[in-house]
Amino acid sequence: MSRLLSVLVTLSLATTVVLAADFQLKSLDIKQPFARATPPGAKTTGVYMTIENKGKEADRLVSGSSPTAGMVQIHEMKMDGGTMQMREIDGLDLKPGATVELKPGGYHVMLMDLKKPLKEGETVPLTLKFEKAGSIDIKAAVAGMGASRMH
Ligand SMILES: [Cu+2]
Repeated sequence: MSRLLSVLVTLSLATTVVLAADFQLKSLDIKQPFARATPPGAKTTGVYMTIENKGKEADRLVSGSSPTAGMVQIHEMKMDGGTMQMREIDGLDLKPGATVELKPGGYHVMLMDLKKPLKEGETVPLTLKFEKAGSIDIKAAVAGMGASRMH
């Protein structure tokens, strides 16, 4: 005798999976941008990504803006006298053929004066402006609070 097994197929819609996307602006590849989720009341968070300049000319990330943040700055983190210091830089050089990683503990785009908390699974709109390539609107996936990478 064969038994008929009843297979219940459940399509789970309860789990929202946001995959960080890749973006391209001319010869710049902007890969896997993600932001860290914020605890209630927090007004700042970092956005991280990898930028590859596939072109033959140097370019430079000069500024950012977001409707979700009152101010966006480009930051660098460095050890200074035994403590990690974060400071604003006026741009991030993208040499031809080079890949620059914005990551926790290093360069990042800082969203400041956040208008609402960022929750894991959402995306946050961000405009990046480059000296030569111009501007691009991207969406950064919001990862967990302590996330050091998207996947
Ligand atoms: Cu910062």
